Amino acid sequence: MKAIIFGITGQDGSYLAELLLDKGYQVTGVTRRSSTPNTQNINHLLQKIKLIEGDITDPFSVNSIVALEEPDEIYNLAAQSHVGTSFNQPNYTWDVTAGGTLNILEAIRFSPRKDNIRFYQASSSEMFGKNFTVTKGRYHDIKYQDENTAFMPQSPYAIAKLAAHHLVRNYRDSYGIHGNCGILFNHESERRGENFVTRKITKWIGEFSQWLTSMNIGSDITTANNGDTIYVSGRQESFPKLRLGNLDAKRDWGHASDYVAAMWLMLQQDAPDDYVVATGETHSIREFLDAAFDAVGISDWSDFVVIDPKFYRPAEVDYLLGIPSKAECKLEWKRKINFVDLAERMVHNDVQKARLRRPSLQTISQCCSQKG
Ligand code: NDP
Ligand code: GDR
Repeated sequence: MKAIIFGITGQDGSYLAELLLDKGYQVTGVTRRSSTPNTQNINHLLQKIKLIEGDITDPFSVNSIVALEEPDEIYNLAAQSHVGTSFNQPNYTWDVTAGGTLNILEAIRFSPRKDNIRFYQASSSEMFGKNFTVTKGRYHDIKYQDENTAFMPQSPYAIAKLAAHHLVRNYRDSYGIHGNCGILFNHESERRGENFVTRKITKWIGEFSQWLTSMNIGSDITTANNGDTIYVSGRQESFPKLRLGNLDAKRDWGHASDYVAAMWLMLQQDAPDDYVVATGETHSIREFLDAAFDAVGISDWSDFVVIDPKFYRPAEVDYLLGIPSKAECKLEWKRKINFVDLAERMVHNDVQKARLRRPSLQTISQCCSQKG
């Protein structure tokens, strides 16, 4: 079997490539030209996969890759995937996230092998936006999203994803394309991009832990708080606090390695369909902070975090909790990694990375400049 992955350098692309290689696939990954290397997530796979330079916004590039590679399966994971960024770069987000999907669908539609190609589209829980379904529980109402919940997107990113989602449905109905949409809720990992909130938190904790270690201070420090900076009593050195936006939003967070398995399972079904992939649990950013700081023995993080309105979004998605019953029943999909394990894995990975980098005290504040 032969698969093309658009977006192979990203978090999900790297886990999916590993999964497909394990199953004996020939894997071709499409990468954009970049001035500096961006293959850190797939460096360990480079001997086993084929990389082709291409860009999803360029129909000629997409057509020629699909025609040359003759794939059995195509996974479209490519996107401008940062919701916050989409408010500042809406046009670009639209071109990549909606237009790019259209380019792949057109390449499949006009391929002589159209009926032999199965297609996966990375749809998103962001498409639900402000909306949820309410069921009356015995003691209180239960709010959730599933395949029947109406979409009400809240960002240029979510609107572009919804356009792509409908395009896949339309090409399925119009041309019989085996197009499948995975409506995936947030999934994170040790390979998560550094400006998504979970990784931003765990990377900061990794660098902070290394700073404490380099100064021979345990985690039971007493800090003198001075606005944006952490000072340790009686010492000269300081460390910048973690700057975050809205801590009250709730997300349904799973681990990416579990979620790529659902992508593959969708393409193994006779009939194409759309599936919610989620954990069925929701947690606030505050709860993620609790779990992440707990992993390095810090029970109260309030002195270390600053709220910076710069990270607020013009419109927020407040509440996501996905019910994956359809994926569990039809695909026999089940996630393995829970919320606390996810936070612990990410923190331990970032602590280890910071230890290996061992930055000098002077460079720590530079490497901690916080984007996102
Ligand atoms: P990442 O941001 O980590 O990866 C996105 C990938 O798309 C990167 O490989 C990037 O390449 C590539 N890409 C961006 N623009 C282009 C382009 N113009 N042409 C070709 N490739 C391009 O995202 P994730 O791995 O986290 O997510 C995978 C997909 O799933 C995305 O579409 C995302 O929107 C969607 N999604 C993600 C969820 C999550 O929680 N992670 C949940 C639901 C949906 P480069 O390395 O060059 O930037
Ligand atoms: P999200 O993920 O928008 O859900 O999209 P992100 O981690 O960016 O934000 C989650 C929540 O955290 C709040 N937040 C912050 N977010 C960022 N990035 N940086 C901060 O400093 C910060 N402080 C608070 C946000 O406001 C938000 O409420 C992710 C992406 O992977 C999408 O591609 C995917 O489609 C969805 O998940 C499902």
